[in-house]
Amino acid sequence: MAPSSSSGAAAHAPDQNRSVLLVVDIQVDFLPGGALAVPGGDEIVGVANHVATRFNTVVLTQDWHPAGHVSFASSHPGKAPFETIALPYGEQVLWPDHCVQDSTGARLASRLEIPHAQLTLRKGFHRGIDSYSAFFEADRSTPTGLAGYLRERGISHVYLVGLATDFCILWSALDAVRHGFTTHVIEDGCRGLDIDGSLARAWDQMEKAGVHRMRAADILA
Ligand code: VGL
Ligand code: ZN
Repeated sequence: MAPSSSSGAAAHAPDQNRSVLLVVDIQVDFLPGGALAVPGGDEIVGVANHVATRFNTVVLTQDWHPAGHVSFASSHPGKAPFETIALPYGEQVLWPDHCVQDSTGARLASRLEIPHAQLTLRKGFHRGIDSYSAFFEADRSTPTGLAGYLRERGISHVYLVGLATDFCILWSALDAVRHGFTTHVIEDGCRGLDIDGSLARAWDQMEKAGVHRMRAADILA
């Protein structure tokens, strides 16, 4: 291959000193057979493992709810999963019970193999507040501390892979932009739940916010 033909890929090569790979919620409950399975969720585990080899700084997130969490339909008599309710902080989609603290379903996928990951950030542990984003809980004001952690380490560029594109990836990417990070979503390293068109809306919102959409090959090339 002529050297000049690789310039497109090189444009995305992460600057090792300033970049983090955020590996979002690749957990047993979000894989096929899990309590809140994301279609094709198992297809991205290998992509995440491979992409992670190109980053010195990797942070994993883990959805980590107490039993009886406000986002569980089972906590609201008469409500079914995927219905929505109004909560003090806004509209909440109700989910099947998932990623209950210390349960098998909350474990990181067994095929996830990123030994050099430096931090596992748990989120969604306040019973009355959901937390799709790795940066802020769903009240939009309770920080997880991740922005400070990254800033103190000189990180300015955030790359995302994981589950689900239209919930935790979406909210994390928008918050990364809001914090001033240059933000890339690796589209073939993500899969969505796609509830009533939520996946197309998510990409639309991310593109409008200035999130860069890229493919794993752009990094691996
Ligand atoms: C997620 C729904 C509920 C996610 C977490 O990881 O995208 N989605 N909890
Ligand atoms: Zn959750």
